[in-house]
Amino acid sequence: MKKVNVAIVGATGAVGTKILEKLVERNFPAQSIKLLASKRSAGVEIQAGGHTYTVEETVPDAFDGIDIAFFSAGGSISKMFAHEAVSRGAVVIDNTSAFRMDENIPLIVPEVNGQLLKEKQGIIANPNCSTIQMVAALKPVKEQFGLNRIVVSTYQAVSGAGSEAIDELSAQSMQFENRDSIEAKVLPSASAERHYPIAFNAIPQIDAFDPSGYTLEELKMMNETKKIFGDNEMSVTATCVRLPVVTGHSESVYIEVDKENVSVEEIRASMEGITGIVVQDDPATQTYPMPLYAEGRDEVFVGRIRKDPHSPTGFHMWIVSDNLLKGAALNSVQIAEMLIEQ
Ligand code: NAP
Ligand code: 3JM
Repeated sequence: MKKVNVAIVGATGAVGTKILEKLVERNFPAQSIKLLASKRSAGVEIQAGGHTYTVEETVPDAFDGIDIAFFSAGGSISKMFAHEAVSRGAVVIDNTSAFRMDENIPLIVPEVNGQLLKEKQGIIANPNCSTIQMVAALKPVKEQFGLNRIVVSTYQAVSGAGSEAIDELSAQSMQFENRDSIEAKVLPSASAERHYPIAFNAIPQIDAFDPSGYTLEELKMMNETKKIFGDNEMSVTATCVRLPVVTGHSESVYIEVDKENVSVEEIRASMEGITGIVVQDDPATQTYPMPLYAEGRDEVFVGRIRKDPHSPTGFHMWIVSDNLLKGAALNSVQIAEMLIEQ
């Protein structure tokens, strides 16, 4: 297999660290791996797979000779450097929301719409973490029974907001324990005017508010899901909530399928045995997915599948996955693997 030169922009962050781990774990055919971050981290050493890598500052010249560049340093950095990397010959796999809704840029979850990658060059967008796990789980349901409506509420982990948010939850937990005053500076989002404690709390705001009353995270889920499923008519609506969980996003998902008289057993069977999905669904043994047990795992876990007694086509389910893995780093590396195969 052809070996490629790789760069990771945002390599010191929560997502970038996992991208490097996944490249090593999956024996990705890398000729070289360059770790890039801000000037602040230049010179920092990171160990992985028996190698010591030295972080470099993200500057245009850093992309010379790079075949695949993973970006996870925020939308503004992607906007600043992604086209630059492409002009120097790299394919960019972008983890931010910067280009996801651009109609010329494919938004990819390999097992759902990987066919769109064919001969694709330039920028490829990796969807939002909450979108990825939901569409991955619902793909087989859509394929077998049709899907026209999704109403989702999320229960999202702090690691989705970066390493500063993980540190904030940990610091606030200690402050609470010590009966000190709780300091909130990061969540719901660093740029927000007001900050609220996340420890022992639930914050119904992820990212900024849109004039419609939805948050940007909710709009990402709604728009990205339609784009990935290639169905603009699908009705998708979301409520996104941050919880004091370190890693693993959970989602309560209500769906309406096209076909009538589908049973819970048929919905369950459509997902069972699909690579990347694990059905954990047995009330008799209290078996259902939970974020604590999804952390570090590559799969999307599905349980609590049950019928809406008031709708002939409605079902509820509970979908959980590691937001830094399938939700970000793993999906990006799978996109890169698919590109190389092609
Ligand atoms: P994080 O832990 O806060 O890490 C941010 C990374 O960006 C760090 O490596 C940081 O480097 C780097 N960075 C900051 N300013 C930079 C600059 N001026 N030039 C170059 N690098 C810079 O955040 P994270 O959770 O890893 O998330 C990073 C981004 O990935 C997010 O902003 C988001 O757009 C995207 N993301 C996507 C998903 C998804 O759903 N697919 C999930 C989470 C995040 P320093 O160490 O030098 O500051
Ligand atoms: C997840 O640009 C930024 O400040 C990053 C905001 C952000 C995003 C985003 O919009 O790219 C933080 C966490 C995401 C995401 O995956 O959508």
